[in-house]
Amino acid sequence: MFAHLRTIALAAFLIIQLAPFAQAEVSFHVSSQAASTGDGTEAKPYPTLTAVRDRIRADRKAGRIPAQETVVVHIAAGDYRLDATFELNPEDGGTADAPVIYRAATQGTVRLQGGLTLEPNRFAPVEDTSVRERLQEAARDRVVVCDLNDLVSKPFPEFKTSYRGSPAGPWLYVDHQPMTLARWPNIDAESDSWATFSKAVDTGLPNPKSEDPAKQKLHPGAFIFDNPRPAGWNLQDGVWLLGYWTHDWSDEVIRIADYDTNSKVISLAAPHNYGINGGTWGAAERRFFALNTLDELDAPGEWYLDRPQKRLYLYPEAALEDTSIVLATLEQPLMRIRGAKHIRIEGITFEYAHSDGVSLENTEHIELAGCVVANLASSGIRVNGSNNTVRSCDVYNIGRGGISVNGGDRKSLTPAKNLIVNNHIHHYGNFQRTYAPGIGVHGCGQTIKNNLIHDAPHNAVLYGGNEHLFEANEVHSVVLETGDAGAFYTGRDWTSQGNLLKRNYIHDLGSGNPDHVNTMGIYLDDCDSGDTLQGNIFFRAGRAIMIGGGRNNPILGNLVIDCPIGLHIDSRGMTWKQWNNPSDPSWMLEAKARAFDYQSPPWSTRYPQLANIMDDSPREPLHNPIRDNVFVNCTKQVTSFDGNVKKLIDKFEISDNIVVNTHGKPGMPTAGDVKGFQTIAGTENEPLTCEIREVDGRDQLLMELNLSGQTGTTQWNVDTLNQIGLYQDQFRKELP
Ligand SMILES: [Ca+2]
Ligand SMILES: [Ca+2]
Repeated sequence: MFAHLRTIALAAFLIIQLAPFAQAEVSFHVSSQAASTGDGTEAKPYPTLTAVRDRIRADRKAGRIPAQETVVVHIAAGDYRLDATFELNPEDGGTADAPVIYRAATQGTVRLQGGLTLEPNRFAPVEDTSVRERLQEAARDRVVVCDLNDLVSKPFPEFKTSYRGSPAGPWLYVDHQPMTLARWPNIDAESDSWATFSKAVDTGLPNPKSEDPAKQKLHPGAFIFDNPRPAGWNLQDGVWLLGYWTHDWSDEVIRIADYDTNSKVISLAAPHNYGINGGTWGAAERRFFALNTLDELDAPGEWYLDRPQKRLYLYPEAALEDTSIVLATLEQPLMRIRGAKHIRIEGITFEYAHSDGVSLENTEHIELAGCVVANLASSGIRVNGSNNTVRSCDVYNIGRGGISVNGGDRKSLTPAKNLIVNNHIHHYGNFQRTYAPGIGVHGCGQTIKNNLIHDAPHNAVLYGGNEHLFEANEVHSVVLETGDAGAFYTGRDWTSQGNLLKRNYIHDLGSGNPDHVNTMGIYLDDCDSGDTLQGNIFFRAGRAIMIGGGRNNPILGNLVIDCPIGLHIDSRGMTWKQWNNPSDPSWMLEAKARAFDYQSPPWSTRYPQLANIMDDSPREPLHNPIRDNVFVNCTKQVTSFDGNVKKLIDKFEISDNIVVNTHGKPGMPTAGDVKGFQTIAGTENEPLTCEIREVDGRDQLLMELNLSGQTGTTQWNVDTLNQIGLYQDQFRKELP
């Protein structure tokens, strides 16, 4: 009746005698080249994952798969085109002893794809004169067009007037790389890939004195742009601008409503929450680039979709023959597991959705291992549940965040025990440039270890919640185009307590300006409290550690090398009127704590200083012990403490910190008269050794400081950095 293979995966009769439960497994086979008449055997595989999932469901219902047997689905190499999410539900799960495993026959050769493959020969030169006239002259004979009318029956969605996050789909990928929607300035423009302006004629912020009722509330702004370029844009078809309109941590795409060639005023079609050049920290100029217009399709790698006509235009980077061209049309996640337990997904590549890659919702003991999750418009992997693991996966070319993890119960402080380990996450935040982190962490009790995160406009790790462990992660080349932002970031919450950031290696942040102090290594913003920073290494990481007014943040044994500023602590809780002010609900620090019943167990016993906070000068940045840290060659300031912090210094526990001036350079900053710091210096001829240097392609920490009695320096050695970041395992056989 049924033809599944049964294998006894044990080597010897003796072992079978000893094992109370034989580790039997049931196997099924899937191949994208198979006929629809398959039966799941190796000889006659099923053509789709859905077919094999339904077969397993049916066999289980009929009692044909014994409950104690592991089920393994062997997936042959090939492209598996999905028209809808591949869904696994509670009945598709297994048990701890008998999981269900979906396994690529060979890691990396099984591709679940949501896109429409376009054959290169569908692309032809542009002959339509009205289109040719809109193209820049040099591009006219380079751009090719593909008519999608016989491939796509439904209308394409229109771009919204304004949006944050993913634009309206679809998106184009050539040879597994996302193409650039036609834009100006070009992404590789020699001068700058951003256009700038400094003069808003109307910020769009509410003006209570205005006679126009529309202007009394938030409304679309307008600004003067001293460049004739917009005169060439077809505003009827639409031109959108992605801008950091006021803050360098808030991007939004807004359509142009109108352009006046005489006054050079660009009027926007929708308001921006913070206004247009509404006033920000430190910068007079604001940035934007124009996108989604045929008029600016003039560089290799750019594309444009004429949505009403269903014609796709591409300026190829190279000859198209033999390239993979995919239009990602699927507006659903590629895979969703809901409410299931004990499933393993091994070695599968998920790509091309105008949505998320993989979504785990309310799951337990699900493991994704050795998977590639790439080329997606929204998030890579979302995890919500407990005891789930994302191991040794590669996540890249992502429109929003890489991996997000949630679960556990904060009120009872029950940990979720989700584990995010040994993942390589890079080139994310492509569409949503801010608050779309490499790893976003919420809930209670997540573990984030040995990940490598790089190349993104904003945060590497964005977190809130309780009892998380961030250990041995390597982060570099993030916060590339934003400011007032951190590689690790959390903010404005007393209740996010019990988090430990330990032995992370944070280096080479920002856009290459070594003096950049508006970029932080670890940023505990707006009175955020309750986190321990221990043994982290910061190298060329801007303002390495920033405590923005918060409490109970021990700073222990960190090593800061070649950063402009070592440690910043300010007293904003004492001076900002928003602090605990009901007129600003995003603050309301005490109310947030009350929601967790913070003066009763388990909170009051786990976080006793929080329980007592309202009787303990709550506005002061207290209980931040600073011990055993080493600051090497800070160029601007070792400690950046404001006046109130200095006045409160006797209340602070500061001890055994060392400032190192390796070459005895004159004029290098020291900690001045701040207690608990000792300065040591070498000389030009006999420098002290404390540096990070690349040896055989790997960063190595070279440190020879003779510091008897100073505990801070004993925990690092030449092997330290080798233990941080990615490691080899059965799924990650080579390191990048
Ligand atoms: Ca362009
Ligand atoms: Ca916190």
